[in-house]
Formats: sequence, structure tokens, C-alpha cells
Amino acid sequence: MKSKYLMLLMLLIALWAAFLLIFGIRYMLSTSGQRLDTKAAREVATSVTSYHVIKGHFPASGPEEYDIDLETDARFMRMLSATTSFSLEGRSDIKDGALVDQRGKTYRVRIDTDDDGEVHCPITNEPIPGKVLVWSAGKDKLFETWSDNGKSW
Ligand SMILES: [Ca+2]
Ligand SMILES: [Ca+2]
Repeated sequence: MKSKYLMLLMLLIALWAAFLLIFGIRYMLSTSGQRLDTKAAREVATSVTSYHVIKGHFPASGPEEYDIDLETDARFMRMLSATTSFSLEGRSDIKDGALVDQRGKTYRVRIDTDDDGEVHCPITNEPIPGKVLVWSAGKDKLFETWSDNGKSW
């Protein structure tokens, strides 16, 4: 009788340990995905800033009244890699020429096309000094939900 209880207890402990292990691995995978998104977002932001320094303009022109949002699609990445040190070769996050996040979605790039030296934060709408903000949609593939997004600032 006693050993039956002991077996049951050990089974429960094993189940609990398995649950913790699976939960922990899933958590680690999701945060490492976000870290990789953040790294790539910062690389793009740095490259767009150097593009602007080299060319004197951005990879796209926009209205002079406000800043615009672009995507890291193939056209954008071609222009970026042709001018800056951002290389498309050998990267696992380049798909059909576009830079994509861990879930295969392009990044969003907000650039200072009105040239006032600041870009409005997409989360708070507060002005942030600088020329470029880059962010991913995250695990849920939604740009509007922020806890899982990688971002350059
Ligand atoms: Ca601006
Ligand atoms: Ca999200």
C-alpha cells in the first residue's frame, strides 16, 4: 500500500518536472526569438542611419509634413545593402530578398522624412530623438501588441 502512494507521488513529481521543463524551454525559445528580432532591428536602424549619412536622403522619400513607415521588403533591403555594409549574403533571416523576423514577417521601419530630427514612438507617440525606429511584430505576428516585439530603441 505504502509503495503505491510512493509510486503515485513520484509520478506526480515527474509530471511536474516535465511540465516545468517544457514551459521553461518554450519561454527560453520565445525570449531568444525576441532577442534575435531586437538585434536585427538595431542592425537595420544603424544601416538606415548610415544610408542617410552617405546619400543625404533616405531609401524612400515621403511627405515633408510627417514621418513614414516602410517594410524591410526586397526592394528596401536591396537599396540598403547596395549602399551600406548591411550584407544579405549568408543570412538565415533573408527570405526572397526581404529581411524577416523569427516568424517570417518583415520588420517595420519608421524614418524621419519630415527631417525634424525626431521620430514618434509607435507605442506612446512621444517624440524620440533620432532618424530611424525599427520593430518586429513578434511571436503573435501583430505589430500592435508590444510585449513580444523586438525593437531598435
Ligand atoms: Ca520626424
Ligand atoms: Ca506583437
